[in-house]
Amino acid sequence: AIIVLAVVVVEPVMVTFKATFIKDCKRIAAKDRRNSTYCVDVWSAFEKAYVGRDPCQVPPEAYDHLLSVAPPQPMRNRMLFWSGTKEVAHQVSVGCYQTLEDTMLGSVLDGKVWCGKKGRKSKTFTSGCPGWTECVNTPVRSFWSRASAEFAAVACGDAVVLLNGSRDTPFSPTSTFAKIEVQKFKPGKMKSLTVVLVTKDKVVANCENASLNKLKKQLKPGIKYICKEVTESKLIKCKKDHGKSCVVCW
Ligand code: ZNA
Repeated sequence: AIIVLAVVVVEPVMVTFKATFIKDCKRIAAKDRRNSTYCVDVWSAFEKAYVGRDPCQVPPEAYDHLLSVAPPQPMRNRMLFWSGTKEVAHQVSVGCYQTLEDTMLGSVLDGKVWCGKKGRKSKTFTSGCPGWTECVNTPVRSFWSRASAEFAAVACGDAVVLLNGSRDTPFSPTSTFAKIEVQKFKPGKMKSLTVVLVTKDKVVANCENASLNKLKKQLKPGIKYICKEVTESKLIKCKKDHGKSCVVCW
């Protein structure tokens, strides 16, 4: 009875995750004119990072090979980072800016949960995986760390980051943006970083915020720092009025 249950419960979940991954990959790969085995190769590089491993012991480096098979394709002057502003960032990016979630791997994996289990070769699980804070080196968290590092390292031209001005500390030292992305920005590739401080109903922080001063100081010489304050409603209205055209709304 246990074996029957395992086949019935585990198999469909695994097939669905893999099939969805490859289908979503193919939709994007078609636009990039990739060869026919590309998405199957990407899947194989992806699962090698975590299958058969303890789901609390998958470090970011486990995804090195995946990122070399499917590196992010940077769009000059169109790169958008975010921290504490996921929803508005993706409302604003549509048709113009490129977030990590607009890259092939980012879009395929955004919102997903996956892991392996120790000793279970070639199985992907989508339930019973450790939560974000249960351990540091989860397959999901490590993927986003590694992918963020790569995305930031290739960022070029004038880049933008949407930070949350309704928080005391818009540039949070514990965020992926602070811990990984800012460290990886390359002067010579990246010309400037514009902080767009987005506030909801409550304006808590402005461009003079102490955490933003720290951000400015952490940027390597050669990367210009700019800061703009804008309300979320103004940003969303501007986006609605101009659609997919790349009008600057800050
Ligand atoms: N798409 C993602 O799930 C994701 C993307 C997760 C982590 C990082 N990223 C990159 S880094 C993204 O493209 C941005 O450029 C950067 C944002 O990361 P951040 O600075 O750490 O910002 P954040 O808003 O604090 O967290 C980002 C996302 O991580 C959240 O939207 C959640 O999906 C996830 N997350 C963070 N902390 C927790 C969490 N999920 C569950 N529990 C948490 N404690």
